Amino acid sequence: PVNRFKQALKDGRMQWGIWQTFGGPDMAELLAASGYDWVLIDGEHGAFDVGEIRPCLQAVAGYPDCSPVVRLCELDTALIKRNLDQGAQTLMVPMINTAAEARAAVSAMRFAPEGTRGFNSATRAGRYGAIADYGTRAKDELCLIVQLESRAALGNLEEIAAVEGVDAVFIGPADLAADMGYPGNLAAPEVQDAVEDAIARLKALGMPAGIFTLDPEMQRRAIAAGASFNALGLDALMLMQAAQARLAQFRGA
Ligand code: 3PY
Repeated sequence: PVNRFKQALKDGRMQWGIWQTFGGPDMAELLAASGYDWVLIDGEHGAFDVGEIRPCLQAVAGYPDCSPVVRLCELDTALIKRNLDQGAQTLMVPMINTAAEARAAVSAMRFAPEGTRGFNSATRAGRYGAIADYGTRAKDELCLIVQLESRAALGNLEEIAAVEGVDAVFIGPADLAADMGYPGNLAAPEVQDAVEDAIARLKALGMPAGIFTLDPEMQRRAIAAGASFNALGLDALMLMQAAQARLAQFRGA
């Protein structure tokens, strides 16, 4: 199947995203139905193993205007293989610091002779064998987003972005802030400047750039600098904030 998200990134069409960290396929469906362009199924900080990501992918598949993106726990070739086989087309790999790490991710997503992904087309990815030419089509349907979230990564940004097979770059401001000595403080001017600079450099390279931040100033500056796939919220936080606000309206009133 065509990867509409990959195409939208290529075309530079703004894609608004939302983070799923718990709740299984029901939460995935709810978020997909809410109008966002992509749902990030978070295998890094969320409580999802591969077998739990699969039904989330199936739930989002009912909403063709919304694309699932699976974030892995880390750069791990086994996790890449397993998630791709379950039908994840777009992977976000956190904590990429060097071009060599980016190349390892690309290799793990490609069948031989180009890469090292083990071949089996009778998976959900190959529609259980119904896609006869999955072996040759897979490369075009898959989309790799690498996450840069340290000073070292930003120092290597141009080299990482030049790796053939990297489709987009996502800045992780929370980890970057921690790496810069400001854990939990995305408002630090040095962090804000570093994020804006990274996005502007990616834009200059023609590389789609994205970000997840709840900091309104950072989000505004990222958009102005050219970020084109931005996540705006996270399930647990949204639910907590709504629950607390509702209670506050009545308790003690
Ligand atoms: C980060 O901010 O570090 C993330 O990984 C998500 O945005």
